[in-house]
Amino acid sequence: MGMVTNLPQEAKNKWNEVAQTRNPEERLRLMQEFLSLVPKHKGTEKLCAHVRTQISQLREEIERRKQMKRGTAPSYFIEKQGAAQIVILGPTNVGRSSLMRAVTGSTPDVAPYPFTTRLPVPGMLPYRDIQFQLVEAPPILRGASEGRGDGNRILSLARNADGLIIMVDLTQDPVENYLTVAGELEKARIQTVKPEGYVEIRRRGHGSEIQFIWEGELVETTPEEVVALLKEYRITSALVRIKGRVTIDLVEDAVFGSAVYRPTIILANKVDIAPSLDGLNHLREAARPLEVIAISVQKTQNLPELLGRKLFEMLRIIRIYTKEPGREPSPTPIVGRGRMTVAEVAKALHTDFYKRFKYAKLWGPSSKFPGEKVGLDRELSDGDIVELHI
Ligand SMILES: Nc1nc2c(ncn2[C@@H]2O[C@H](COP(=O)(O)OP(=O)(O)OP(=O)(O)O)[C@@H](O)[C@H]2O)c(=O)[nH]1
Ligand SMILES: [Mg+2]
Repeated sequence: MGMVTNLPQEAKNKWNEVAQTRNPEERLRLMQEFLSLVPKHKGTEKLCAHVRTQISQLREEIERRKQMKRGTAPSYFIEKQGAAQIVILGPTNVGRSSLMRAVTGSTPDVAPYPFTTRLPVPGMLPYRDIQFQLVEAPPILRGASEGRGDGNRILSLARNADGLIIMVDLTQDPVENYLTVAGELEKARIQTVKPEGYVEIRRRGHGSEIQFIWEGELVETTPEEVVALLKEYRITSALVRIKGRVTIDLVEDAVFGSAVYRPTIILANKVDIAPSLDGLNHLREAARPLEVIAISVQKTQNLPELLGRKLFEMLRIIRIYTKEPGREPSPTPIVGRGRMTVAEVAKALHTDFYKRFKYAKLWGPSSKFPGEKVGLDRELSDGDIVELHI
């Protein structure tokens, strides 16, 4: 958020009470009290929006618990399958269901009128020996992060995913489509651009010190300043994980809950009937650095291949084919994202392969020669073939 400016001490104390309260009704009351203690100006806008999001989530959680007891809550939860779960977000009628039909085996209803899809719909997109699980979310409205139109459940679905597709309609102000979705994601603290730094504050009930876990560095601040800031929020005992490049603002953000990063691409649909390409150009500007891909679900050739390739790149997928001595490699790879070592492959196969590991033999792009002997910490590339010996 990059936000909080000089909150009064009362407000900081109140947030400490919030953080230490588990009971949802009590927590709700304290959050409302906290809001009333925050002076309203530009510098506190985002904080207030974020707390209002948390309030609406809590309200819903309380409501849902009641429904669960009565057994009347329909489930939004979709169990993950395949290499990654990608949630398709967008305003109504942009063509999300049409896309599901075009690239997965699932057949949600498509209709010219809005609000056809009411519950999440999953489907699998096969691509080069793996499968992506796509999930069509119900349409998202402005105000979703404050609970409008099932917004909290849609945003939880997005938070739980491995990546996102934001779909917009080139015939209906695509920039405004995009900004609506992006704004709601931001308020729900789901980031679509990889942040430079990340902070996690895990409060502890005992002991009396701040312990840092260093996976990065502080920028224009010192550990002493961080400790002093946390003290203002009555946080005297916590584990503080510092990843990447972290400013004091980012630390203050994290007091109010950790943000998540979900890699995202934008599909600009209905290019076949777009009145001009102006909308597309403006969208590219507004969404930078996110990639915008112009498509027509009805006319674009090889859409499954195109989308598969874009998701594959976005998630930095690594496929590792394992084999047994004297046999052909398994046709279904083990899938990693970003980075993968022999150790991770061994663990994924069976803990025994990891515990009793002796060595591995390696073929493929990252081997120096076919059948190279390697250890657990060897880093692998997409398409490698690994034979584990125990
Ligand atoms: N011309 C054209 N029409 C499209 C395209 N994609 C979708 N449509 C039409 O747009 C309308 C809405 O499509 P859906 O796939 O139902 O859209 P949705 O985003 O799932 O809509 P809701 O679930 O109702 O929010 C339908 O009439 C589709 O036929 C496209 O690429 N070109
Ligand atoms: Mg739909």
